[in-house]
Amino acid sequence: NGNGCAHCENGRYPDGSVKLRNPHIELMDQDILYHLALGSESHDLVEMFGDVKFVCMGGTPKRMYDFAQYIMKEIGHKLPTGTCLSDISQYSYRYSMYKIGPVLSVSHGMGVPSISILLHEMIKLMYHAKAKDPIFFRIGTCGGIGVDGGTVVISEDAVDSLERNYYEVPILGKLVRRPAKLDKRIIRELKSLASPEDLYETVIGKTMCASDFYEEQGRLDGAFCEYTEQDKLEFLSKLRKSGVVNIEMECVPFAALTHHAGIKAAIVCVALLDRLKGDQVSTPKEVLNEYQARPQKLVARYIKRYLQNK
Ligand code: R2B
Ligand code: URA
Repeated sequence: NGNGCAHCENGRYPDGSVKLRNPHIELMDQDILYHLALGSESHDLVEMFGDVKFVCMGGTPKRMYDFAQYIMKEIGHKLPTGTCLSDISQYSYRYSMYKIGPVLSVSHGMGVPSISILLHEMIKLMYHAKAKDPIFFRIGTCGGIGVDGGTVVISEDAVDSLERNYYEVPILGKLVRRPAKLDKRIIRELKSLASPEDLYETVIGKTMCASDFYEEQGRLDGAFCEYTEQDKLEFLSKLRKSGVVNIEMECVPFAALTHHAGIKAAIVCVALLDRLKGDQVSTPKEVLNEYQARPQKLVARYIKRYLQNK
């Protein structure tokens, strides 16, 4: 199965729980998930998170709070009387996390290091909790290439800005490559859930991951710019020819680390603008807010269908 474990399927135990590819963790007295403000001894992680089926991540605490409220309504989940939705990771002052029945809604911050730290801790959290077959979603924003602002993009592949489809991490001073792979079946299922009544397009395409918002994404509006508009357009056109339809800042580690853990994952982003037409995000706030709800709607349809068929 490529994960070096004879007893588990796709890196998971036969019962679907996440197998950790780190022999040290089970030998430790306790595991502190520092950036989540949780620990395997200080909290009963099985009791708190054992029923989790979906881990939904997005950049900002506010968006993930909104998603938590929205999914609560969609799946008809009721909080115990007298309680309100609270941020489980409040005291980390790093990420925010909300739990709505089988759904976790977590913020990941911006960029590769931020999401990579969160993924290590979320994968360990799923392991400690003995959650069965959890699916990870990233619901985010991006810049489109040749697609209108407001278009929803489901990522079929994740590449970096050198068009390499793996996550390269220096470990003990040596570069290690981990393939960035997303679940093909979930991609198809998500696409099938786009409705002809949606007032926007939902497309499947390759996503480029940059470690910078400005120069690495070929913007002309950073603090520095040492290329011409024509150079920028050539760069974006070359990407587009190789199938890239959107640019964001987390897809490669998200795809690679979930795949390495044997966890199924998918990425749904809304394009805030078409980068062939501009660089500045100048769309009014209300319009942006409506755009940001679009990936949430698609993922909510997926979750609802899953829970109905259970
Ligand atoms: C999309 O939006 C953020 C940058 O504005 C970044 O986190 C991303 O991937
Ligand atoms: N996020 C990005 O990383 N790039 C964009 O152009 C928009 C959102």
